[in-house]
Amino acid sequence: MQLIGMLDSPYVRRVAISLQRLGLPFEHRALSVFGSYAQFSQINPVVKAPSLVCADGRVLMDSTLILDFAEHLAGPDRSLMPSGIGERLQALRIIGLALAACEKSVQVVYERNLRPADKQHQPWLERVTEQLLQAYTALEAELTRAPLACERHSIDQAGISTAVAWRFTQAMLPDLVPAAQFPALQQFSAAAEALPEFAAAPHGLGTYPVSD
Ligand SMILES: N[C@@H](CCC(=O)N[C@@H](CS)C(=O)NCC(=O)O)C(=O)O
Repeated sequence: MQLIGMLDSPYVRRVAISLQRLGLPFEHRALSVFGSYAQFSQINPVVKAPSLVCADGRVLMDSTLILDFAEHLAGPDRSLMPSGIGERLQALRIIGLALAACEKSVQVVYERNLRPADKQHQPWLERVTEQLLQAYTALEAELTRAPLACERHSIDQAGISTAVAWRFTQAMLPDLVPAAQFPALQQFSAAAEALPEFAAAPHGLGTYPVSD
């Protein structure tokens, strides 16, 4: 399998870390949806990161759909999702908040970096920023109420998605989401980033090592 996309994308990164936790080997190609558009479009003409080139050549996109496939490939014993209904409901709530935080962060980054300054729409930025802060406020409350597992063999999809979202936002938008106001997230992130699977796929421009 090939994972296509840069590790400065939280979506690519959650897949790279999850594939490791699921025990699924993959080759990572760090192609940019912007800088390598033509090369990327030869693999997936829709140019969405992450894209996953499967063993039979079919290409999946969207991190959640890729992870759905990966979960089934790995089998229930390795699943990163709890099977009990109550725990699963809670995991889905956390993942939803983390993905909303990723989406709102990416929207701000695109507005700031892709639009000319005179075309930026302040009311839109304010709306998205408020949504971003609400997502992290809710996540902080959830983590304070019930800490997420953060050991190498216990961190699950809720933990991975939360840690990846937080690292991305802190790297890109520390001015909008002050770390000091979210101590539980900050502490959880520090512990998660120290795990080998996170260290092997750090946020940024690098490439995950070839695995066998
Ligand atoms: N919901 C998608 C979001 C993926 C996404 O928006 N990725 C960005 C990179 S961070 C992308 O492909 N941007 C290029 C574009 O949308 O044209 C997922 O979970 O994979």
